[in-house]
Amino acid sequence: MGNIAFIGIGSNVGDKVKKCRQAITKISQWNENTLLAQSSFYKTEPIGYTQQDWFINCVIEIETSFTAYELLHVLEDIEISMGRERILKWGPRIIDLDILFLNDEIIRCKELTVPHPEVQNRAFVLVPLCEIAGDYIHPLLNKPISQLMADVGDEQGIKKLGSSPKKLVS
Ligand code: A4P
Ligand code: MG
Repeated sequence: MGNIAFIGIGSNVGDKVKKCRQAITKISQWNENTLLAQSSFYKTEPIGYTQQDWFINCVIEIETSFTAYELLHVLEDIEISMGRERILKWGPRIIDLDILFLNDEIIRCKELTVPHPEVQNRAFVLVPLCEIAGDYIHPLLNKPISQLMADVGDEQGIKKLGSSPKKLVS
């Protein structure tokens, strides 16, 4: 045990909330992972490639004994098991699992960039992240998530679905 990871979850094909819930269940099924917190689900407008359906996004916090690369491969296996196909960069996807942060590590390799390079530009990441980790300091930008969220403003369309944030382990 020991590593704290934040994972961004997104889906814009099929029953999107169900796909996000399934991914969270699959991540939690590994003995190496403990789910610590889960944000609300948000309905969000597509960013990047805009000719596609809206997304459901959420963020979870886990404690994990996996290394960064082990976690990346576990997430990729979950994406594949759920039917994810890579057709178009930033295009439609049944499920997308991104490592947003791992402790305050900085990793820049071909296969893996942590912190995720787009975190500070995306309300669909910052708003759910702020629910569960508003005080977390971005290790490269040295600003709290709450500040990055304020900086990005409210122009990107995002809307919270029913439930409120859950702190699962205190
Ligand atoms: N990779 C590098 N760093 C990471 C990381 N921190 N976490 C590599 C996960 N993967 C990482 O990813 C391609 C490769 O990135 C992986 O093989 C891994 O080795 P991918 O998910 O297969 O490709 P992609 O998703 O098409 O590209 P990318 O750059 O990952 O896109 P994003 O950043 O995931 O953005 N709009 C809304 N509203 N909501 C969304 O969720 N998502 C995207 C995709 C675009 N627009 C969106 C949303
Ligand atoms: Mg991705």
